Amino acid sequence: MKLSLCLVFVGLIALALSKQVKYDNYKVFRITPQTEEERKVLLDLEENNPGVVFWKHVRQVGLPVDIMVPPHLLPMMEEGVKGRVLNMQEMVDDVQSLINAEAQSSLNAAPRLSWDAYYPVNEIYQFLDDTAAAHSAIATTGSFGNSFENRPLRFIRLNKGNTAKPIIFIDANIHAREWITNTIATWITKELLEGEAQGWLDTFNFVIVPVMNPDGYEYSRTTDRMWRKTRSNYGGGTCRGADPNRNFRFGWNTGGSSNQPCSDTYMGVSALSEPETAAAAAFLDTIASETIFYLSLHSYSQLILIPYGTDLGRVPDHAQHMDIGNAAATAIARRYGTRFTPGNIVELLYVASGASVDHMKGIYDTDLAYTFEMRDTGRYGFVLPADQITPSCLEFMDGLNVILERLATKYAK
Ligand code: 0X9
Ligand code: ZN
Repeated sequence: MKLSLCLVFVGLIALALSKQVKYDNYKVFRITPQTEEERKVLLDLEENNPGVVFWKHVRQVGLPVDIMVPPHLLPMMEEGVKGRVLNMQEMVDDVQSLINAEAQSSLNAAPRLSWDAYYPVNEIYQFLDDTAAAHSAIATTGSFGNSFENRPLRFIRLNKGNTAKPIIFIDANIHAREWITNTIATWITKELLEGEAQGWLDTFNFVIVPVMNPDGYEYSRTTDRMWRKTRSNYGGGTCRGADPNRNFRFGWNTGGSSNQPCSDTYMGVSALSEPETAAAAAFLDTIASETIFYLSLHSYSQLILIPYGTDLGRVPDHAQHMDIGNAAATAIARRYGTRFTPGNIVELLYVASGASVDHMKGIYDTDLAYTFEMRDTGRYGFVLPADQITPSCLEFMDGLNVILERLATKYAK
């Protein structure tokens, strides 16, 4: 009996391991198209080779595109692409070795949340509860709904003195594989309650959602490190999930999103089809009139993106966004020299409709709305080593402080 139990146990472990998507010998190439013709080669590659995964999508001529290529398609890259583009360099030699190193570092992690490892969603939620319990006069936690797989969608609200103040709203980990973003969200929470940033609680209230897409995040931890979307299956076919940042209502399905359920930028069957975005939109609706700054945390590329991501282009107060964005970038660079670039989404990246920031700016005219693309610029991409978490948080906080200074001048009573 004991032996058979043991065999079942070993079998379960083997099953769990075998379920994991492996990226052995997958490489990441950076191609910077020099001409419209080269750009077309990349667009064609994206359309006709479902096996290659674009970590960074095709943009304008002169801007880099990062492409993850499985080993069986390496000859195709060599023969079909390399000769047709001038500028192709290898960024990652073996994606799986980055994932292994990351997994190794989490084996040594402290049992409770710290900023030297990436943690499961339950541990992040535990941090919210512990923090709220330790600061019960200021902080409360709650959930604004449930995910497709029934995980709570949790937030922490910071309201000192229980008074109405302008709200700063922060969303993180809308995209599953962008792990660095939840660490920034929890760091901000800690700094506002226990660090040098405490003073901001006299001027602003904060609502922070560290994991907007908990199903996707857990799936990227347990099964496929490169997962981006939710885990729903409304499309009906074999492919799961929609891109939650293509699923918000404002400008939904107006470009830069796909109607194919297997695409990484699948818009979903309808606007707000995903329980995560529907719940977030309903929650935001209740506090949007008080929200003056909406911050959506993503990775990677070190950009400070200004709406709109649609053909509406620049927002009327683009100059204010550039001005504050530049001030934040300067502050961030001061610590370690990390360079962030501000600019309109379409100008710096691509058309992308249905994002949370566009929803806030477009429907509620939120004063300030940024998408921050965190570290790095492609050496590790989404698999940012855990020893970069604390430096990322420290430098980001420098930038956030400058943004809040600017807002305080405007909003302080
Ligand atoms: O494409 C996205 O959703 C974001 N980039 S990412 O590499 N993290 O996927 C940028 C979102 C920009 N915002 C708008 N589309 N409005
Ligand atoms: Zn993202």
